Amino acid sequence: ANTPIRRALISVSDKTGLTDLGQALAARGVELLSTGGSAKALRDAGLTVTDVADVTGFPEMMDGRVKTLHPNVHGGLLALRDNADHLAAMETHDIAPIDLLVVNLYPFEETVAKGADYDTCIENIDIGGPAMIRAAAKNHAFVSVVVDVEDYEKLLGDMDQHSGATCPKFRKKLAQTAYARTAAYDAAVSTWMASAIGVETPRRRAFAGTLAQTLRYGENPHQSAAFYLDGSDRPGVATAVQHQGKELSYNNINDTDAAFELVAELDPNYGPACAIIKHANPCGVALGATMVEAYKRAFDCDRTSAFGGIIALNQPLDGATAEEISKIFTEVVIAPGADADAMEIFRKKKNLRLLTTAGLPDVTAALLSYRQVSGGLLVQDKDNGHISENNLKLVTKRSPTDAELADLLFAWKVAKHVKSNAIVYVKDGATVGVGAGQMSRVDSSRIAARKSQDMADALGLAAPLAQGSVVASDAFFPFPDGLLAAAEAGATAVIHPGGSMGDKAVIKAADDAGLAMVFTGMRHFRH
Ligand code: 93A
Repeated sequence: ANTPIRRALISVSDKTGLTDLGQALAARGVELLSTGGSAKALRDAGLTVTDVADVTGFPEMMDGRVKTLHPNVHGGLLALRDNADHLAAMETHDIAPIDLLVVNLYPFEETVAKGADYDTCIENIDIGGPAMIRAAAKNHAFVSVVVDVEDYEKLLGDMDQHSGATCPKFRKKLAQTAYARTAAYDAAVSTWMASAIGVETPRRRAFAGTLAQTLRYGENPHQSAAFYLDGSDRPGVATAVQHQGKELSYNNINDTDAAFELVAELDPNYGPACAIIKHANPCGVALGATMVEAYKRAFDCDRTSAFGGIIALNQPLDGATAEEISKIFTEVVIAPGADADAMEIFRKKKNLRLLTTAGLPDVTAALLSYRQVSGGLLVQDKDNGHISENNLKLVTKRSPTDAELADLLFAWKVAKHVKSNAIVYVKDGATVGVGAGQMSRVDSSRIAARKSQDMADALGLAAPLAQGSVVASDAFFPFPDGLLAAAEAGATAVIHPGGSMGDKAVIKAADDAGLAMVFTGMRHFRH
């Protein structure tokens, strides 16, 4: 099966590297067959090309919908070269073998990403390309199939090592890549269709990804892991540019995502904001008049936990902030840009990874989130719920002051990004105590208060940081106990969804304690 490649069919939408490849193949004595645009580009480069129309005996027709769908093409790709019947069929029907297929598909994903209308997206569904790719990949015993521009060099290298042929192992790898490509392509089509036609729960769903990085290990060193991209251009850890430092680990990627998604909730038009994340939970989030102030205030929420943390900013990193961050060990900093001063300062911190993005992710975008369970995947809308002042329902005798109200809304945004049960104390636009991931809401409340006391002790302050704070709870307080724990810690105003059987008792307890309390009517569980 290792005979030199004699005939290649090239049909590519992305013409990158096309003429170089054509020239390299021609130089190796390969006859080139090609479709309209690809053939023209090859000819313009001075190459001799056979039109597929001459192979099929049909012109490309119906706006190109039918150009390669023909037995002369598919027979040439699928025929088993060691099967007498197949060879006889080729002879009878005058079908010539095709040994190499180079195809990249109509840019469907890019067309959708550009926001094209329905009909344009439909027109960009490639039919002939995937049909040929699947045929060639099936016949990898004899045929090489290349679907990625990145593989052109590898193909030529392999041919040169095998006197113009490719080795079976390489062809198998190419075939595997080819099937992953057509699977991803159809996954993109079906995912787009589900949303375009408004089917929320399609009976079948397809997923796909492209390998970005083989990770050194997973959550723990005995777990292998890899990072796959889904092709979205959402600003974030997957699309960021890394300027320095070693490769991100599995946990780094997870935490960096959590950090950036959180800080993106804080509109940069209202000023700088910083979030510090540990184990996917925030240990400090703050606003500031300057970025360095936002960072310092976030750091002061829980200096102990912030060590070795992941920092996300909602505005570009500047020199003053970089200088301040450099004082302790930090794993990753992610921001929508970094100025030259900041880059210079970080260069001395060899182990610090600096990631910059083109902007902040749109936190209101309609996206899906997935979680694997044994035997399946749980799929849901990403939690893009957000509330504004108008959505709040005042339930206590006392209304929050303007300052309390601003802090309540800030605390609510942070609580959305804290693992349940989540309790978040906030004062003057900075978290002063975070309780995360407890099985009981009262425990989260107590832990948040304890942390605020610990930090006050560390800073040598008389009162706990939570004195005069507001508190957010990601789900309702079912009983007064959690609320009273918060009041005891020094909270003066409360935000939570409400809607519990115990609302009446909780509201009475709030009134008795002189608290202002608002209901959001929306829950932010996060597990
Ligand atoms: O419309 S198609 O699905 N019908 C076909 O028969 C067909 N054959 C190849 N599109 C088809 N192709 C695609 O055309 C290839 O997958 C490639 O993306 C593109 C190359 O066209 P051109 O060489 O004219 O630029």
